[in-house]
Amino acid sequence: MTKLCVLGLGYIGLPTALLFANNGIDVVGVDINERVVNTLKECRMPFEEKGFQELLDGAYEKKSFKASTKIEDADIFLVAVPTPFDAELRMADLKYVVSACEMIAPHLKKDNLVIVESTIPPKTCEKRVKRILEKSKLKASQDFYISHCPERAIPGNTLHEMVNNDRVIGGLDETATELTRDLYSSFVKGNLYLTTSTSAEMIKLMENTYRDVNIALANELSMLAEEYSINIWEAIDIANKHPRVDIHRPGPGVGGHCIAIDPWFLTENVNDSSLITLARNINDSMPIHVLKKVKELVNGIENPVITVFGVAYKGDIADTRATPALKFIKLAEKEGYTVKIYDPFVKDFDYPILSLEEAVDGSDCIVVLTDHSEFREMEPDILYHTMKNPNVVDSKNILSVQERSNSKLI
Ligand code: SAJ
Repeated sequence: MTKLCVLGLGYIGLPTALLFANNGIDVVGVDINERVVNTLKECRMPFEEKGFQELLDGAYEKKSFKASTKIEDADIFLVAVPTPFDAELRMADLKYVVSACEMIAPHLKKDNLVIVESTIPPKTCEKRVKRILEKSKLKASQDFYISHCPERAIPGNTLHEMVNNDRVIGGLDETATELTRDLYSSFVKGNLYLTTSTSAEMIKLMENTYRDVNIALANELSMLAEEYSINIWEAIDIANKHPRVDIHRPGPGVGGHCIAIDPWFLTENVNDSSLITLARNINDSMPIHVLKKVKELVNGIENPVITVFGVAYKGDIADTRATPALKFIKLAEKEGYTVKIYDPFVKDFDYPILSLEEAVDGSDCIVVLTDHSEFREMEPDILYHTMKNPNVVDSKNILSVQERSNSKLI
């Protein structure tokens, strides 16, 4: 049985490890975080999403998975650690990828394969990863193999997408590519597209950059629509009836650990990237724009109390990583507003999360920042009867109650 050692048991590494463990691979999942490892040893998931717990139960039943804080010898090593964004330098911080590779090097044996799933800037496998692993005295593409197989699953629907999405696989050489394809064939039902490692690195970043630039366009169009007193949501829906138009949705900015940072990984090595940089700046400035809408509505109200609906970075999940809500809340506080927060999914946040009743009671303005489905169903009377002033800024166009209030779309 092939033995796989997965380094990094986060949102991507853990479900990936468990999918392999459920599909004929003997897996050791390694994480430096003892709490994560201990939780897994108790047969519990450190975070939840549809199907995760069943996958863990299945892996334990098959006796094909164990969690550990220590790396072990294996046939294949898979790196799925985070690549944080160094905001000051505007580039990828590769410290976790580097330390994972340094951990692997002493365990590397002839014919081993090392796969990097973490999102990395172009040429990272070819230059950085190779150099660190060759400290083992083995030669890449001769004694052992390196490839990049970027994850593409969307948080909230991770398992379905991990199994069904197409994958991109890029080896430093053909053997690396083929070995990686054979491994992922164990559970991936989508197509496996084979290319080089640098191309795979670039493809992953291109996908998220495409989305970021398109969201920036939607955001800019929404600001132009205001000038012309046009309902941007209706305008986008109609424009998208054109067979070659797919305008994205405007909003309070771009959150999450991927789309808001990956474009910087693409541009870190080049001078000439004005469009991508501009798009990032537009999206980062959207909380300021939402605040401007709030200011217009609460103008003249003394000590306004505003209620934020949704601090998750997107709808129907509990994830608040890089949420634009945080910048909005800080800006609103700076403005002197009292901010109350309601989010039906999020439990841990930098600010207290209140019940719906507490959050709305005495409020001068509801500001929707996340498109949780629950907001769509909200009854106008429940929302408005305890508010002091029934103002709404709906940056996600999700409340069905706007017409009853003094409301603004984004
Ligand atoms: N957003 C908008 N308007 C839109 C679409 C999204 O404002 O039209 C905002 C969302 O509200 C959210 C942010 O963008 O704040 C990102 O959300 P998302 O759903 O677009 O993407 P992520 O970050 O959850 O996941 C993305 C996915 N990439 C693509 O769709 C190209 C996913 O497939 C990747 O695996 C993931 O990044 C990743 O890990 O890189």
